[in-house]
Amino acid sequence: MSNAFEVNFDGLVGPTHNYSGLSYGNVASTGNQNAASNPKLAAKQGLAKMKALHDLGFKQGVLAPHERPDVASLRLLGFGGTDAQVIARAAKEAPAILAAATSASCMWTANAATVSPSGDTADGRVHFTPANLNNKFHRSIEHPTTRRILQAMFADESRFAVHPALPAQMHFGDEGAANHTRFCHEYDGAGVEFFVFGAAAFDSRYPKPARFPARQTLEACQAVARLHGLKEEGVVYAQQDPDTIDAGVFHNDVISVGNRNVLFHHEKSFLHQAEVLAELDRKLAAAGGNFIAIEVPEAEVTVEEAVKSYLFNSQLLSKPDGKMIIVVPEECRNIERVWAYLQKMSSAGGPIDEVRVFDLKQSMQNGGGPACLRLRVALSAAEIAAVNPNVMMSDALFGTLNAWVDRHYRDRLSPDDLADPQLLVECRTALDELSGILKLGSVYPFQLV
Ligand code: SUG
Repeated sequence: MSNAFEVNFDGLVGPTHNYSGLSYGNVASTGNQNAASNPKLAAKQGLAKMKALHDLGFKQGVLAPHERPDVASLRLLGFGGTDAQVIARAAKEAPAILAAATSASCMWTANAATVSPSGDTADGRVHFTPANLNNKFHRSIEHPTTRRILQAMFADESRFAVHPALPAQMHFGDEGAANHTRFCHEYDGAGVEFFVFGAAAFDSRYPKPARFPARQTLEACQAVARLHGLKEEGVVYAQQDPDTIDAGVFHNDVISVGNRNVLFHHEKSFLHQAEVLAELDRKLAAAGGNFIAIEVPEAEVTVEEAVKSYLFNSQLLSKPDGKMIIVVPEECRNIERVWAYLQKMSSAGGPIDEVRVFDLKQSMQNGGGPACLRLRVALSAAEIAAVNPNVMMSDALFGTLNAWVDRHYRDRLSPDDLADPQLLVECRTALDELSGILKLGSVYPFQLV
């Protein structure tokens, strides 16, 4: 066994978590528009997952939330005056834009960046490209802060490279690790990086979904692979089946999940699926790994059931005995056929032999399951030692963050509350304290008055 790990950095849910129906194509988001949210409970559900995985012996870190509402974005759109006046004008003239600027969507850190471990890159550093999240306004404003936070966590430039996001344009629409999986034998050895796109921007031969947007382009995947210095024999590109995007699979991590040498996926995940699996098998074998594909047939779990349950928005975590735990949301237990499938799979003698269930309902109602909430970074022991230690989960940090949530978060936010200028003051006060706890330096541009 090598001395390397996959570290999961979960997004700490921010104080403005709410349901604004901002993500056309994400059926949970649009379906729960205008429901009241509970930011305090959302943050605590997320922290409980982090702590439980930490207690099981997995390496777990935290990614900090962003300042919201994003007054700077509102000013760029012509709302002027004091911060309170900016919010009041936006609330009156363009409440939907205020809602977008107030979203806590950076909590879904699978969309924060694409990460290539040092075993795959030409210069032997761990590379990060923050995702431009160009398809939705509320998400497109995340990447500058995400980059500063990543730089504050992975500051050692001899080991880590944090690139700027790709050009913010639909041709290079990039959703980060939600559409990227890395297969390997050992986390610090050479691997195969699997990029999944929804459409090609410059090549009309590729099909497109008819109803919902394809958020990720082939050209964005290729640009990230170039920036990270990946070798052709260590990369596989696949197109997501456009019909599944139209059925609500807005990211690949809603229809497949991988870890080490295992891909757990639905029968209808990719176009030309047999060829894609064969290429993964061949390339992983060349990198010293034995590829195992667990394919769930439509006859056992439909795409619709996968979208409702988030079966594939799960985490696969390697245990010391080589077997894997699958971390699923409570919703999987509520759909009989999905739960039956999980029971069957985990007792069949395959690589996944344990199921753990978490209540993440606050996030799930916006279409964010266990896998959305985490950014995976495979690191050697020496690289882990170079990470800002204050962001790593511990019993003490768990206690500190829970108390911090108790001090600063509301337990109810309705659509009308987003017009309250006090929300910005509360968010800034909380983040000012948090950046001290996590020792993030000056990642937030605001000044407390
Ligand atoms: O981008 N939802 C997020 C969910 C992201 C899930 N991430 C992954 N699958 N990795 C999105 O659609 C909804 C916000 C609202 O409607 O208020 C939202 O942004």
